[in-house]
Amino acid sequence: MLKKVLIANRGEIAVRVIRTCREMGIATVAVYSELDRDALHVRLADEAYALGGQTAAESYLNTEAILDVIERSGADAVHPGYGFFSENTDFARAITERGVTFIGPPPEAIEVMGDKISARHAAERAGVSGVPGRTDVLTSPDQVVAFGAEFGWPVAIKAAFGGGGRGMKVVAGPDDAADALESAMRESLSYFGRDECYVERYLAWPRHVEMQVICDTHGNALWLGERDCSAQRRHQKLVEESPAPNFPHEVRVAMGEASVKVAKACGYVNAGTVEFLYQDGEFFFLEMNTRLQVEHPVTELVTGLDLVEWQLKVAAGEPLGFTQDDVQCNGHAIEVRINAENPAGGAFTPSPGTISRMVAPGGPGVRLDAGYESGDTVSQYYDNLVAKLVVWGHDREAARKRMLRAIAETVIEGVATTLPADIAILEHPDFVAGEHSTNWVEQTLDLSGITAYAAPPAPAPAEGEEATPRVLRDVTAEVDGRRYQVKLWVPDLGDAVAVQGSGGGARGAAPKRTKSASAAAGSGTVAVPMQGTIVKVLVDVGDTVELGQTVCVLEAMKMENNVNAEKAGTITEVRVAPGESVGPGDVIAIIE
Ligand code: MV4
Repeated sequence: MLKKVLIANRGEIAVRVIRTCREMGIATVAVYSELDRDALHVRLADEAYALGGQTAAESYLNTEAILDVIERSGADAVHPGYGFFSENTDFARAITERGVTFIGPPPEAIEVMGDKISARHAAERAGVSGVPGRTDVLTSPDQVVAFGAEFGWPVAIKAAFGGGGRGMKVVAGPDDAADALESAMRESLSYFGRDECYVERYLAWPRHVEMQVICDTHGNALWLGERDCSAQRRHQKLVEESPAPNFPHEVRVAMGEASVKVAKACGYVNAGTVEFLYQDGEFFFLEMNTRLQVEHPVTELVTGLDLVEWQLKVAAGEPLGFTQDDVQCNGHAIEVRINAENPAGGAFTPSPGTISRMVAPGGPGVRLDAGYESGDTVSQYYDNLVAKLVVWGHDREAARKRMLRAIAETVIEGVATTLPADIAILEHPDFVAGEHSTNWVEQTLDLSGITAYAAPPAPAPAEGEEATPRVLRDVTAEVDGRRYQVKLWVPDLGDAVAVQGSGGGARGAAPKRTKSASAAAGSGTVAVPMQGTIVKVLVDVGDTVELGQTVCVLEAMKMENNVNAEKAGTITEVRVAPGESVGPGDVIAIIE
């Protein structure tokens, strides 16, 4: 068995691998950039080594730096995670040439599958068809016109070294062929450094269904069930699930067997995923991902397998401890990706920053694979995946409802997240019916109405009242001995005050604070958010207070509200006493 694994990655996947290593008694080595010095994966690993640099290129993609840490740490294996070097042939070779185990497929398999034309050739040699098309490299638009004439329009021109949909051009008819080919080749050259392109028939409403496979070094190759990843936006997956909805079992078996054939055809070892387009009851080979995927927990929940455990065992030369007949998929699992992006208006604007508060959901069938905790910072330099929320239910509707409940419990403040978009997808009738496709999010789903925080619009100011900026806050109140959770429109005092509340899931998360407010917070002014009567003052001049400590209790609208410090420090002034009336924004204490 492996003794010490270096995880050449960061974020939630590094945490994921560390967890299973720990359960198996395998020592773990984390690597980190200057920005990740205090990151969660660093905190959890047994050892951690600096790579230097800030950007991915300077750190996690710095082969020499990683090889140096292998040397210094004495790691006997490297897990690449996903992204970064996970599908880099040269990196895998550099590791294996040093007699260190690369926890993944042989470099040759990575190479075959890295080029979409050779991947397609490998699949076809295994008797698995891609979308009807030509795999010879396009050199003239005449080839595109001839193909369209034979197979019908529209057609898709694709980059041979592409991925993630980049470089793909849909051609409606012969008149568009020349411009489309020129543009596809130009984009392919600029994105991937290679301009080879090929042509296929275009599928207008396909589902993206992928099959998990795992192969050991003893000739065993198994399929572990499919994942439907059709809910995507600009080739970024948002929601994944297993089993695929409206997916006949005989198609599942045929797709599983086809995936095993493809894996065997390229001498695959370890965990991998074969991607297909599924339309009108037919499936077509798209590509093979030679790594563990972000969405692997969906398969883990329905099969009960720990895929990282089997990656480690296979890498150590162990045979798979189960047969195809042992693989049983039970129930239904759904994953939503929680990215630090603001989905307001459908824009998905990056939202890097510090997570001021994070509360994980819990309860039966709920799993949060997070790469961050409260206080951690999401950097603009790396993928903005904060966490994956994955749930299991006895059927799809139970899983969908459980996911909505878990999202509502999830609190992530300080950055905007994609959770409101995930809710919109999960609640949409098309998704409920399993009638969405890879084009559905961009062509059908209306995200224009969602905001980063699902707060309804503020009420108009009362007659004569100046329009003070107001925000909706989740507030815990006690009225006549009974506890209430209410939403209150209060003046936006930003960080200067925190009316104690439950924080909020995607529906009720506290609004993003304004810059001016954070300045107020810096001054340590503690102000009341609304008209009311002071019922308790809990501090005296000279007291030391912690961030979030209750300074006084304000009775307003027949409810008691805690007014908390948004800054740790010493109380230098107390301006109120019990029984006094105060107005919105009145300063009740100063903290230095
Ligand atoms: C296609 C297609 C329709 N017809 N090929 C996009 C990324 C790359 N993996 C292949 N992709 C597609 N290829 C033909 N002949 C539609 C897509 C596609 C897609 C595929 C899978 C998942 C999401 C997608 C989003 C848009 C388009």
